[in-house]
Amino acid sequence: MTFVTGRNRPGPVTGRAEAGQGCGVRVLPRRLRRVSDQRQASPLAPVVGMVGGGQLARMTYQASIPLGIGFRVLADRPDDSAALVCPAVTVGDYHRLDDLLSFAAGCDVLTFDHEHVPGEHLAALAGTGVTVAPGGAALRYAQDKLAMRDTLTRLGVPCPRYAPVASPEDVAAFAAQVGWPVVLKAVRGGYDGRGVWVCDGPGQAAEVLGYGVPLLAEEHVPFVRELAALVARSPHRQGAAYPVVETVQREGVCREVLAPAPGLAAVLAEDAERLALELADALGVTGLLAVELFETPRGLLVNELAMRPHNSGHWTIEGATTSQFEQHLRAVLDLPLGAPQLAAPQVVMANVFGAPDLAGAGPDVYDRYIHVMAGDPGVKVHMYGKAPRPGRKIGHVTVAGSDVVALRDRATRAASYLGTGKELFE
Ligand code: AIR
Repeated sequence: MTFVTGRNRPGPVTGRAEAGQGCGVRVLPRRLRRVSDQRQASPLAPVVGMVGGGQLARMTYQASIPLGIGFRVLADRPDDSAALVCPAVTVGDYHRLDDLLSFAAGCDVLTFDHEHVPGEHLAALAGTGVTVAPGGAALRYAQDKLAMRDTLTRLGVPCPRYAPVASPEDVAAFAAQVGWPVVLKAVRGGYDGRGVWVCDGPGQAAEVLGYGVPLLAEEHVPFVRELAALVARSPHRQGAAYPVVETVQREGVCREVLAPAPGLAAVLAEDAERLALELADALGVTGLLAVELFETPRGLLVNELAMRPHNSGHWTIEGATTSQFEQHLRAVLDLPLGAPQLAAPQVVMANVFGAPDLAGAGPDVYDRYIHVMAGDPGVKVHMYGKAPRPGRKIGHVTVAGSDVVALRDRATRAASYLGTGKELFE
């Protein structure tokens, strides 16, 4: 696999990236064409269809515009984040093969803004000739945490100790080896802290077992901090690695991303990039692969995998030569990948979370723009058009510069104010 990395200094990069309404009857003015959901920039340009209409699809749609390609979304609801902005939206149910097949019929490539499309549907789509990227065989490792752990272990990739568990006895046996607390994870379907439970003892574990979902147990890793390595891989087997970032999490949910990870030893950064590129190749990923990592005194351990644009890469919109969203489109279309280099010495992204409206703050997040924008014109605001439910990711902000402490202060203040009407996270 050829690859380009974010640590390459301006000079050459390796691989192929080197080369460089109408109602009623009325006569329309001659040069105006009637528009419809089928419109597309050029009849020859490919159409990418994304299953899922969340913020990831919304930002991928934005990246499709300068590329002049077609972009369609299969959304659950007409008010999903991407459905609100993308002109070509189909409302349907990704659990239904019929809905997936009819959506795919209008697309050259099918890709995803979440990992929840059933594996048997992915296989059926591929069986009818639909190009699915990433393919079902790769996506399985982002969908099924047990399959992921087993395969990573077989590949010799360091992971937390783990075991499938189905009873209190299984959990007790595992805890006898690794000690409490034990982390229980839903084998399938979890994200953003959902489907992950840190259990201090057998009582909590029994409660989680009672939910009746397939579980695996993992040791509770005493990590120094969390990192993420984001790479892209194309069917041509070209790879590109973004600089390794630090992710700051609370209750299993990402709050901030620091790019690059401050003070990360060069050898660890190289290890993480290489690991992610090798994993993308070994798993046959097409598109983005985000590898969430624990930095521990005994080295790096892989926590989770995602095969789609990832929260740890939102900073790339302003902070890298090629955004992760553009990179994903390039990869799934088998175009040469873009340079992943940083556009500033340090970039910080902070998520905006929905909160119950507080006294003194308007009911509408838009009310808060004047304060944030007047207070810091350097803050880039991205809001997703989502209903601000407590704890829900409804936007993010990005700031670029050089002093990570100052950047974090600016980003978290802006994000907090947008979400809560106050300048500090509670
Ligand atoms: N998403 C997918 N996996 C993890 C995340 N955060 C994004 C996708 C999905 C959206 O979050 O864009 O469509 C769902 O967000 P919510 O707040 O409706 O659950």
